[in-house]
Amino acid sequence: MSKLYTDEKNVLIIISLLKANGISKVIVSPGTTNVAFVASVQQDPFFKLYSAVDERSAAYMACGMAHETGEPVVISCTGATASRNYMPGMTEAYYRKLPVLSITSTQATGLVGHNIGQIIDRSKKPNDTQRLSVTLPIVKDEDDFWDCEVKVNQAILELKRGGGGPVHINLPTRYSKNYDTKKLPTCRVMDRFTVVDEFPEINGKVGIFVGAHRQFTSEEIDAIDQFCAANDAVVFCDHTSSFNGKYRVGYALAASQMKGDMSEDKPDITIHIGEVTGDYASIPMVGKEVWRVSPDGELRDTFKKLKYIFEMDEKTFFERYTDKSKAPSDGSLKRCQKRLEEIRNSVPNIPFSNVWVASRMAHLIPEGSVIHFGILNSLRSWNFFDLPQSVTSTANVGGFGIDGSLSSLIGASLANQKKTFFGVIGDLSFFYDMNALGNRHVGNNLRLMVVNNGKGFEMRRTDGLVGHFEEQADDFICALGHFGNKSPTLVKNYAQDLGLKYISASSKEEFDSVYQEFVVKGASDESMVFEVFTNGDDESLALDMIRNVSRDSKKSVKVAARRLLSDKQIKTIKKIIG
Ligand SMILES: Cc1ncc(C[n+]2csc(CCOP(=O)(O)OP(=O)(O)O)c2C)c(N)n1
Repeated sequence: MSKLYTDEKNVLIIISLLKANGISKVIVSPGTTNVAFVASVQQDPFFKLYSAVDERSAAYMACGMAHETGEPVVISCTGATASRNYMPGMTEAYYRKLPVLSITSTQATGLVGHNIGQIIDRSKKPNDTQRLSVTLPIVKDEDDFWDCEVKVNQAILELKRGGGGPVHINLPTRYSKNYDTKKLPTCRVMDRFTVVDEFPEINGKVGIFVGAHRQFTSEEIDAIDQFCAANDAVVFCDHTSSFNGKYRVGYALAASQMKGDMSEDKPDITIHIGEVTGDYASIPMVGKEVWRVSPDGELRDTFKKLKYIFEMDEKTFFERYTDKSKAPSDGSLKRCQKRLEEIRNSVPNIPFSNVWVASRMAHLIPEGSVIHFGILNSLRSWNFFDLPQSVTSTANVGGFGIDGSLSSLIGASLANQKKTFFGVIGDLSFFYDMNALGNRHVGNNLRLMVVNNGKGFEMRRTDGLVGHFEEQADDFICALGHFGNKSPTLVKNYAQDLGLKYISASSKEEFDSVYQEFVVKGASDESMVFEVFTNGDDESLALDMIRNVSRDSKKSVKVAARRLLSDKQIKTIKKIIG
């Protein structure tokens, strides 16, 4: 029976993407670990194969062929010392920017170091033999497929990036003997554009998603607003996005609704700028395909939908896609704003919690000040509500540590003594980093809110990954009861001994009687700590209630409550909503 393609998926992905990119020339050296690849390409008439026993010679032949044709050339070899012999030719290719793609096959890389025949360690290669080296997984599930697909795209695109050069793929095999695959998988083909390239057309509804971003310049904001006006787009933002242009939409409240259908607001194409996002809720608002814009030009497939990467600054990109002759349009903006307003107007009376505090205070943060949020609950709670336009905000979502929120806030406050710097962090974040408050440089422009629920609520929330443990999560997963177990005096004494003003609240009434002092505009004589004592059950309930706002909020909350809450919590919810 004639042999078709192998059933080894990593090989099928390579072949599918080589074909999609028009790469057909392959120089093959003999061996066993590369059989799945070689046997598959030799039966596909798209490929033009050449044989070379000596791998050193194969790599140099590829140099000659690539130079002559200007096209990428693939070389394939097996284990033992075969791949070592690619080094001289790959070095030649590196210094002459020749697009040679070496695919070195191997048994599973976990076998390295166990004295198993022909297994060598290729994890490190001389820098000047490749622009990029990737090791593909053996594809066993969807996650491996995605990983493999992205890595092969990276490798192929790197062949021509920055003037081009050689690239290495390490390809593990499981020695499958099945060659019955008739059809190659359809793989996502990614492409990279630089300023000199012709850009693809935008076909469909477009929107922008901003991850954590440095502060925008006014020219950048203007370019984005004009792009939105010309393309009827909105900018999905959170409090780490730093974008405060006209088309900003803080969408977390709508996106978090467990029952809402937000598909009308969802674009087909999402332009992705910025870095890691802390707004997990809005991720489902990313459209069918993602075009990322970043000067680093890297394939960052945050949403697993990446199609294009534009290696350039954002202003250049948005200006290129702004047809100024088009009548400005803000239909999408108005629709999103209306939806948010409807939800906001239906928010029920939620219990005393971080979310409640945010609902009371977000709009009161004084104009022109700065606010930082702790990971993760504080950021999420405050993302439900808009800040005044001139307030800038951020959080440590680069690494998502609870270890430095206070230090980062203090660092920022030192950089500009004339502004007021607010912080909202949980008790674990505070106690972790509390020594920073004693730093002798701390001035009088700091207003720190510590929401003390006595534990790491993040791991206890009922809609989270570990909430199902309920009370069993408290002791070790949520670290309940440390640091004085919500002591009414510990933070107070520490703050006061450092010469800071201290206020606190344990209920809505107490909060209402003291909070004005915290948000008073302008300089104070001293920095301030505002400790807000909440409890975990109320935090949970507040979050569940805010995620179940709808026209028929009573019904939604009851349905969600049945699914998510304990009997005790359901009793409390009934008391609140009647
Ligand atoms: C250095 C570090 N350790 C552990 C974590 C995991 N983690 C994420 S959120 C969280 C709980 C934070 O508790 P807290 O600051 O009290 O805020 P809350 O969730 O209670 O509002 C933890 C431990 C982390 N992000 N960083």
